[in-house]
Amino acid sequence: MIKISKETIERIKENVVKGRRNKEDEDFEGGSIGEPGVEELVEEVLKGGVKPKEIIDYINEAMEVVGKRYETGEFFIPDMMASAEAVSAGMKVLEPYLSSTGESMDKIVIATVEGDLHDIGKNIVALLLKGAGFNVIDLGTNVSAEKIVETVKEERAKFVGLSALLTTTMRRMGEVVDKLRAEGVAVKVLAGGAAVSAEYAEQIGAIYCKDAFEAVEVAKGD
Ligand code: B12
Repeated sequence: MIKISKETIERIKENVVKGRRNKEDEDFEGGSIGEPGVEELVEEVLKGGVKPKEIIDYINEAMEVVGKRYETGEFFIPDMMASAEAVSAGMKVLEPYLSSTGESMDKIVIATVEGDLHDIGKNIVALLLKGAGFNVIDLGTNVSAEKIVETVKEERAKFVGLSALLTTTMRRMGEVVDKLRAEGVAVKVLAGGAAVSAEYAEQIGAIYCKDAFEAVEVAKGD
């Protein structure tokens, strides 16, 4: 096994912030073409035996930095987009390391609620749940309450996972839960995303999960 230094893992974070998917990408200052990007670094650390969880934690930290820079006006939308693309590229490398070997377990429908286009967190949750053997039906982003409820009914899902990153779209989760209850659908609702708090989840009758690992624990523990 190759020895992986802390610096190599730190470089994943740095490259996510810079939005460098791979060695062909440039960064803000220039001169980085040919240097490993997120894809190559994730590959390297995985081969070196670093656990996917640790890599995902670094990616989360990197996106926190991106969010702060956007808040302070240092970053703009294209910068957030570039970082998001770099994360997606890294997650593709990570996917085979998370894939399931066991038989398919319960069904879970997952979606980012209407009005919200953020999908990195949701995709990580979907990936880890698949890896844990769940049958995940991913409806994507900007999904209406109607579509979510219909799919849960059609698929007879045991769980539904809702993601919201904006304070303005968080309340859509409440609408989904109300609609499910109004139609008598007995499904457990997992809620997550940066905008969501444990209090809000409790208030609408959902189970709050702070991250993808907790989502797997909750679903498995059921
Ligand atoms: C990347 C990003 C974007 C990208 C998204 C690309 C994509 N494909 O996702 C783009 C550029 C499109 C974008 C757009 C916008 N964004 Co934005 N974005 C971000 C940023 C920087 C990172 C989000 C992210 O990917 N985090 C990393 C992932 C891994 O974390 P996560 O999503 O929280 O997921 C983890 C947990 O929450 C949990 N989880 C997540 N979902 C689920 C679901 C379930 C079922 C469960 C159980 C758990 C769970 O598990 C995940 C993994 O562990 C955040 C900053 C931040 N701190 O969140 C801002 C942020 C969310 N964006 C923000 C804003 C304002 C916007 C825009 C309105 C900007 C604009 N003026 O247009 C638009 C809105 C577009 C829309 N309609 O959705 C604000 C939101 C403020 C607020 N409180 O409402 C933030 C917080 C930035 C900021 N600090 O101001 N954004």
